[in-house]
Amino acid sequence: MLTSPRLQFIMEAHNGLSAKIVEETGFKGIWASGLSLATAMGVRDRNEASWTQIIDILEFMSDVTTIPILLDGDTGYGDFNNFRRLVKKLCQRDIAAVCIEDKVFPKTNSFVDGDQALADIDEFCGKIKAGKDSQSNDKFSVVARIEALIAGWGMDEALRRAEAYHAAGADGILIHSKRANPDEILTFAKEWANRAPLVIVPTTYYATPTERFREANISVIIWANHNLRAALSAMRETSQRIFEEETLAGVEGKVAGMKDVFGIAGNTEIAEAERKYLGVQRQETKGIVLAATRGSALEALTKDKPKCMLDLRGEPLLRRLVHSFNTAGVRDITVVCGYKHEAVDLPNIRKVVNETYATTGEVASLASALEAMEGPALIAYGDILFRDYILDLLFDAPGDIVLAVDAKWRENHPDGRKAVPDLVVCGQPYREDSFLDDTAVELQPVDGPIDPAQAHGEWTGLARVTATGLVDVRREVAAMAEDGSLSNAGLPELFNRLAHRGVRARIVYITGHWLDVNDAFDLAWARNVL
Ligand code: SPV
Ligand code: MG
Repeated sequence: MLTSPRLQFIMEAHNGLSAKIVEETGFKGIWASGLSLATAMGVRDRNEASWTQIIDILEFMSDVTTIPILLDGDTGYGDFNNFRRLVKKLCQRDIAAVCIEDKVFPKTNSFVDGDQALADIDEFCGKIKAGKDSQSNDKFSVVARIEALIAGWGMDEALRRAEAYHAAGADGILIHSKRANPDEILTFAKEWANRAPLVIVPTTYYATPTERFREANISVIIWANHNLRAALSAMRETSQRIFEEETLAGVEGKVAGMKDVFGIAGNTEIAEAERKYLGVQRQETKGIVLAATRGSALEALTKDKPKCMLDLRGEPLLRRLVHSFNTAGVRDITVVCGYKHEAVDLPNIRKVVNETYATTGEVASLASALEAMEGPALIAYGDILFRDYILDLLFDAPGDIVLAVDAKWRENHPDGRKAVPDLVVCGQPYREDSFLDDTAVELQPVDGPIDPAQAHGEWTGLARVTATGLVDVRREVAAMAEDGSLSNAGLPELFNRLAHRGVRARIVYITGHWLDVNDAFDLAWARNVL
């Protein structure tokens, strides 16, 4: 921008927020004003804030923007040695340039009456050289600011200094004036005749048409403090009004909306990043728990409540299940109730009632949950318990429909006592070393009941579906409603029909670490396990 043949403009910012605003407005560069930085910190523009405190703010400004930042580095915060260290730190933080003024540390703002003592020319030239020798980035620029006109030393002194600073290696000359007209700036520019890029700060001679600066071959104009001043007026006005009116009603609509606040802080990006880095959209995954049945084999224990509400060492089974879902990141959980649904009184669940629970099966219950649901979803029977890592396996596995299948199912059924398990036939049997192999194992379609000798495992009642998977499920459920098979069907039948249509569920093999509760033996076992 310094060497561009066209007049350039840079706009003041004093923190991450104002820097972002400058960039989003379309400015191609930022002036990190010493006056604004100090004022925003509530202190004077008099080197009251330490240089490292300034650098900390600059780091935020640099992190949240992509356009170059020119730091108002005051006098360099000390001698040549302090300035070397400043330049090193600025390069590390990706700051494009620094401007130093030929005054004495601690300096005071050029518009404040008081001591505007000028630095010795040779000493200042040494400082410029030291800075240039310390930059680790070839494109880093040092702008030398001349305060001779401010301090009342006159034009000749200003030009003499400009020449010396240019010779010392300055990449640009900032000539400052506190006059209400541009005369001395324009005279300087004429005399200077473009020996090096000229930078100006028309704060007091603001009424001058910009065209005159263009004609005078100025390189960069700094709009030096107007975001700070705008913020000051706006904050005062808002505070005053709320204070007087004792309500927010008068200011709402006049101040930026919360959406705007979240927007400029970049919340949209974080939502995308969460999707990308926090695993498979766990936050968006909804839970569906099928818990409509009584569990009649439990007899008197389920007289007043469904089996999902049976106590397992101080907590209902369903509460443990919901907790596992929550731990996996799934918070929006729909529980399909039926039998004694009023007894299902857990917080943080959405209840749906399958009124026909007594005469229908799992697919009918699932259908009542699907009505107002978009995927992705995690589906579970309401009478199971499992180790939390099994949900992680389901989330980590690719595929639009993923089923957790217990390969060691025979160990769950040692005496043939339990009800017929949900057996499945898969593309490949479980192997002890299958974790070394990422071959996709898929559910195979079958005709009729599965012979235990051919089964590869028992479906646990846990499934994950993506949004696409849910569309397939919904379509199949609709087809089952159409052909009359819906009311008595279990979920394995639904998955089998999908497999027949070519929508083959992905299988995640597990080996135990889960249980279901069908009768009093299961219940005793579950309580022992816990
Ligand atoms: C600043 O913005 O801090 C400046 C410009 O140095 S001025 O306040 O005009 O001196
Ligand atoms: Mg300043």
